[in-house]
Amino acid sequence: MAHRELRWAIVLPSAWFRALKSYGSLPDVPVFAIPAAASASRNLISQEAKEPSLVTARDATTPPATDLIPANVPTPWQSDDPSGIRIRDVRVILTAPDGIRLVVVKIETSEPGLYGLGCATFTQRPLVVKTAIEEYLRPFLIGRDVDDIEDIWQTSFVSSYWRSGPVLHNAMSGVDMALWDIKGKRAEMPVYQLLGGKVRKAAPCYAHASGTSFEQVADSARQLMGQGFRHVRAQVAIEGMSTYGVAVPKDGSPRTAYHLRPVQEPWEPTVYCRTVPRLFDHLRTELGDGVELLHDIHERVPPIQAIGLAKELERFNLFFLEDPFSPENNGYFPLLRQQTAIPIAMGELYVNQAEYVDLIKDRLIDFIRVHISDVGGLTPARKLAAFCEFFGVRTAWHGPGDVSPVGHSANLQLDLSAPNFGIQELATFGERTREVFPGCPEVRDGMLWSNEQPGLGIGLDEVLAAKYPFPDHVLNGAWPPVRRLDGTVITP
Ligand code: GCO
Ligand code: MG
Repeated sequence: MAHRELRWAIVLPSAWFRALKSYGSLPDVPVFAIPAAASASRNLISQEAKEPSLVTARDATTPPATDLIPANVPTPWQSDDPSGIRIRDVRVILTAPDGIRLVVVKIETSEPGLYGLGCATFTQRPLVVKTAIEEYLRPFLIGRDVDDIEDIWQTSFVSSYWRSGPVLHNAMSGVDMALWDIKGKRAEMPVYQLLGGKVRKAAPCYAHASGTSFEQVADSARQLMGQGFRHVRAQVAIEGMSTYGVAVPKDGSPRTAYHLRPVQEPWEPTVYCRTVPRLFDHLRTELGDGVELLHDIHERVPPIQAIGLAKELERFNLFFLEDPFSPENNGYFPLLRQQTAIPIAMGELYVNQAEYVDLIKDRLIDFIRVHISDVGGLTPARKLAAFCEFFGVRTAWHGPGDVSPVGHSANLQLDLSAPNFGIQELATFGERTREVFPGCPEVRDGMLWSNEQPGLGIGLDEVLAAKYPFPDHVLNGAWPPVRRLDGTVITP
């Protein structure tokens, strides 16, 4: 039918047009679809008055591509549901109750008294994380429905276009964990219930033994075993060198974390590589076989030396050997695997999936050491755990002192619910930290237990937190470089 012959026709807003079409109820007369704005005031106009492109009911079988969008599906992320609980504020709390710079996010909601806490601790760059949250995520998220955890994660991830990295991921983690906390509180369940429920009652942990001599390390290990730990990580100071993982400065100077001391001693990998096998020989002789031993190389040696060390340590039956390479040297893993069956733990420095996916799918590591806030929170971490499960890789979430109790609780939720749990690293919470964060997970018999409270189960006394500002430090908490004797900077 030529449209010139027409006097009248039905003109519908395009949404009505799609709806009628999908119910098969378009009349056999000419029908026009016009944009909603243009049709707001009237839906019947004369053909002479306006000539939109003509579509008959029969033509509607070949709609323009935009008509393929389903009509009338409510979008969960739009704020049109009056019953939804909204994000009212996103706040950042900085505190250092036991000297370690912690960053925690508090999401306040439209429901009085309902809030969530998340860990955003990037202890070397905490102030940058604070800015990322306050200046970028806060305005982006106020008004969003607290239920939309996945969509909030996905939209936050791409809102910077250039994505990923420890700053942006820690900022996102603070928000993400806080939203899981809120969801758990609303459901009146601990978060592990939302992840599928418990597959174990508590999470076995490894604790840190260290010292300036083999004897001291053995004593420190014995002490931990006496407290019920069946897994012990052992690190020994190398004379005259800035060694990773030795808690007490051997010169008796005040207890500043070794890596924050402005003047670092040098570091030579060969001395270390010769010392460590002797340490484990000593420990096996002293402690016997009834304890699982672990060690962290902390990416401190050239890759080929790490392979040599791994081979030498194989005979001491370690539970795992951690971070033999820096993430930049992931390409060495196939070579390491061909040389030794020592179990390998890797990944606390990973911030992007590209860094861990290949190692898992190619079965080049045995434990994933991911620092949950550095990959963006519980949302990506639970997917990572599930991905590892399919490849026989176990979890060993990073749990050092520079994870807040809120972050440790997030670790625990996954420990309790993941079938492929391996072990949990434990940094004991200092007394002041326990006061600032009421509800810290309990440590008993070498295991971490949930307090069974809804959500992540951790509180935050903000008044007390404010009494522990970040300590003064020449680099604001950044790590001074460690160098070889010839001046070469090493990975930390
Ligand atoms: C570990 C780690 C930590 C990191 C620290 C960096 O295995 O526990 O290596 O001790 O060095 O978290 O800030
Ligand atoms: Mg480590």
